[in-house]
Parts: sequence; structure tokens; C-alpha cells
Amino acid sequence: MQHNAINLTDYLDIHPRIQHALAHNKPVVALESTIISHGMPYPQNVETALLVEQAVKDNGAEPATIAIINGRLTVGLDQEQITHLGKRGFEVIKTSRRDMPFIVAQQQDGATTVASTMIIAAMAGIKVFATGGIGGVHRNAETTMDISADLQELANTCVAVVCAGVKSILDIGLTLEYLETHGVPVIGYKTKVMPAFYTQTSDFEVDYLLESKASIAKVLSAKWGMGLAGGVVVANPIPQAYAMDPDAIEKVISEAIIQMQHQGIYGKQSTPFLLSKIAQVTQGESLAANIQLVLNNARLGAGIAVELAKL
Ligand code: PSU
Ligand code: MN
Repeated sequence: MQHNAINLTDYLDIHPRIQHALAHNKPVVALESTIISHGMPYPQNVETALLVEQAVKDNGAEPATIAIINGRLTVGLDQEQITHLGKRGFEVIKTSRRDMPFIVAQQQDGATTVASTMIIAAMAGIKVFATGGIGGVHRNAETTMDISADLQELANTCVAVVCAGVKSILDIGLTLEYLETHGVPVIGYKTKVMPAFYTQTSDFEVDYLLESKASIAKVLSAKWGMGLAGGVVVANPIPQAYAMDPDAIEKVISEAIIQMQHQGIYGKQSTPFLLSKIAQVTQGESLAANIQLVLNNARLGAGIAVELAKL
């Protein structure tokens, strides 16, 4: 085989609805699939994925849920494919950058993380991606070295990721330091404080506060227009009505981390383990919050994509 030319069509399938939108410079928002298989339980995962797509549409953009299906990098899943990933849950392989060649070579299904969703979105030419939370530098990373591949992808790949900040299963301060080192802008949408997923605030500030979708689109356009490669984090706080009590969630998280250590869970299992423990212990309160913040991010992502398409 020859290695001198990359032919993406050998690997990539873009739904005609999305191809059409991209060809006509219409707004498109990428959506990930690990959040479906590993981030939430069935059936709420499937319900949420479909509601998120609808929220993107209602706000003027085309949703593109991304996964690897039968070894094909697939941009724009249909309802059946979303349901399949949601039902199989943890049996689907959580697929980040390092896993992609195996899933493709072996013609398997893979649920894409923030990192691999960014990669595939960029291949397709999609600039805006909405999700719940990104991976980051884990607490105790100074000994475990557990730093999500999402951060390295943000350093390199030209996609804006709209999220509800960094979950406090992570070390928020170290995550922000890592992003700074790699030149990744962190924008607070209508906030100067870095949101912490389940809560609107944390002890840390974002780099830049922007008040409008149009101003965010202008920053993206300037960054990529100058040839500054890499992603952007748009941190969008959870709506106050759904925000959780910071002390209560902190207690749940620190206990879940101790259990994780006792059970010897590490690597790619860590984040899904912590998310499901938190959902269990809070008896669904965290799941309800999670669903609402993803919808909120989908609406903002669509709005940014609409503004970007005008530039
Ligand atoms: N945070 C969430 N929900 C999620 C994830 C993170 O609140 O579903 C998923 C995303 O797909 C993210 C991945 O990219 O976990 C990060 O995993 P890791 O920490 O193993 O890199
Ligand atoms: Mn990790």
C-alpha cells in the first residue's frame, strides 16, 4: 500500500444532509457519541441525543452526531444508529485518537470521545462541536499522569468545543494550566468564572468573557484566519435552575474517586466509572443536570455556527 496520499473518502461517510449543508456554507454542529454510550444510562442517553439534535435544528443549524460504524468514520448518525449505541452502552468501544486505527481496521463500532469527534469533525469541515463536558487533567495526575487526550486534541485540531466547563472529577486549575500551555483559548460565555459542569462557578477564572455568539464567532474566525491551529473551549454555565449544590457534589465526587482507587480502576475506564457512580449516588439528580446542560450547549453551539456561517 502507498502512504503518500491521504484519501479521506476511503474512511469517511458524511450524510448527504450534512454534505449539502457544508457545500452551501450552512451552519453545522458536531455532536459526540461517547456521551451516548458511556456518559448516560439507557434510555435517557438515546432520548437526550435525539433532543440535542432537535435543539440544534431549532436553533438554525444542522446536527451531525459522529461515531465509527462498522469501521467507517460516520458524520450524521440516523436514529437507528443512535439507538444502537445507546442500547449497547459500555459494550461499545470508547474510541479516542489512539483507538481509531483499530476500530477502523477491524470494522467495529466505536463511540467517539471529544478528541476523536473533533478529529472527524475537522476531516468533514465542521467547525463547531457541542457536548457536555471535556476530559482534562485528573485529580492526582501528578502521580497517575491521567490527562485526557481531549486536551492534546484541543491543542492541535481546529474545532470549537462548547461545553459546561470542566467537571470537578478533574483538577480544574491544572486543566486550565495545560490549555494555556498549549495555546488553547478558553472563552466564558457571559461568565468570567470557569464553570464546573454541575455548578455555574469554580475557584478559577476563564481567559476571556464574551457576551454574544457573534463575538465568539469573530474570535474563531480570527484565530483560524491567521492560521493559528488548534481548538477553542467555549465554557457555557449550566442554567441556574438545574445547577447542583457545590458542597454536595464535591462530597459525592471525592468519595467516588476513593472507590475508583480501591477498585483499581484506571485509564479509559476512569471517567465513565466516575460519571456512573455520581449518577447512582445522586439518584438521577446529576443525570437531570447533565441532560439540561447538554441541551443548553447544543443551543449555544448552533447559535455560534449560525454566526460563523455569516462571516
Ligand atoms: N465528561 C462528561 N461526559 C462524558 C465524557 C466526559 O461529562 O461523556 C466523555 C467524553 O466523551 C470525553 C471523555 O471526551 O469522556 C473523556 O474521557 P477520558 O477522560 O478517558 O479522556
Ligand atoms: Mn484518562
